[in-house]
Amino acid sequence: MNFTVFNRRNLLATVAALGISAISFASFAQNKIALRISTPAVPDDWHAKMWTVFKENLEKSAPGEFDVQINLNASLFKQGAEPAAMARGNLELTTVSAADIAKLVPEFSIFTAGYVVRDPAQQQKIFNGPIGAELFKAVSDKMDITPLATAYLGTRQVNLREPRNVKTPADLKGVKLRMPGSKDWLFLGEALGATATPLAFGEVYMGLKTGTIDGQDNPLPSVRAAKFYEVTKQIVLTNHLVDGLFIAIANKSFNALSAVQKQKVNAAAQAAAAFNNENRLKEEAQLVEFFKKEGLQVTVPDVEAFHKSVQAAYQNSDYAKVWPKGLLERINATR
Ligand code: KDO
Repeated sequence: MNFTVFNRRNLLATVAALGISAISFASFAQNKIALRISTPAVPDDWHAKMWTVFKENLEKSAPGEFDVQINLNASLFKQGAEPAAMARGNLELTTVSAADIAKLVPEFSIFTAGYVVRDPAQQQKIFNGPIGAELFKAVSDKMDITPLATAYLGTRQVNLREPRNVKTPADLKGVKLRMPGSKDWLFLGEALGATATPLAFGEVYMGLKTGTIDGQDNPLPSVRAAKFYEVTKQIVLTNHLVDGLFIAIANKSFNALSAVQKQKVNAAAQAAAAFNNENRLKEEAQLVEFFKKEGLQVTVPDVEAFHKSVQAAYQNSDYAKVWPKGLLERINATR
């Protein structure tokens, strides 16, 4: 049986039975503003679930106006390819990382550096205050996307396939540490003392299982949601990056909205980020116990040694040269 014909016939019959003409049904569907979302997040992670909060919030505040399409697991666009897809008009919304922003807004690389942001509360203050306003303007000008809200991804930790005595960066020498595939991420991996190896998020589980990589770094909630704990034996609490993702919309799509619609989309993004932040913080505080129960070793290194070494790596690199004068001091002074 030809299912396409069957389903179409069924749909038209339903439409007719409801007394709606096929033409008005089609135009009704078309009149909705499509908001296509693409993210590499796995369904069980908070920054995937937050998109459902976004969708439901908009359905309540603007019933029938938007067609929110959530695509998880990088099923629509590859990890990191989202900003380019947005610029081409093929995608409306995503969560963009500091590393992806830094490709076009070099000063943003300050947020890809280890041990710069102190904690999640400071992260929110930075991005919801004057520093965020200035940098988001540069993002809008150079990338043609508007960051709407800051989602806390969690604090990144080193997660190893085989147990190892890790106290300082020297103890990670030779460890093939998977990092997401762009130069800023790789720099961070090398700064931690490891041999940074690029790989897309969706390939990490297999990489750990088969041993093509020795470890990876991610916040604890993602280690749980992506089940990396099934194929690793140790978590080293390096706390090296208080990581964030920015819920962003393509300027072309945002500018096409009415002032009221803009406000509703913005409010939905805020609600989504708040849902993510609250749940992630709560879970992050409980996960060490969970991983221990799963049989992993959770160890505490000499964080000060990592801090010093990572900071020196950035200060002696070209990164520090593109950070606007005084930005680091302003970040440090944000409390
Ligand atoms: C990752 O690939 O390690 C990373 O944590 C990088 C983030 O910027 C973000 O892309 C995230 O993956 C995905 O959303 C999957 O959780």
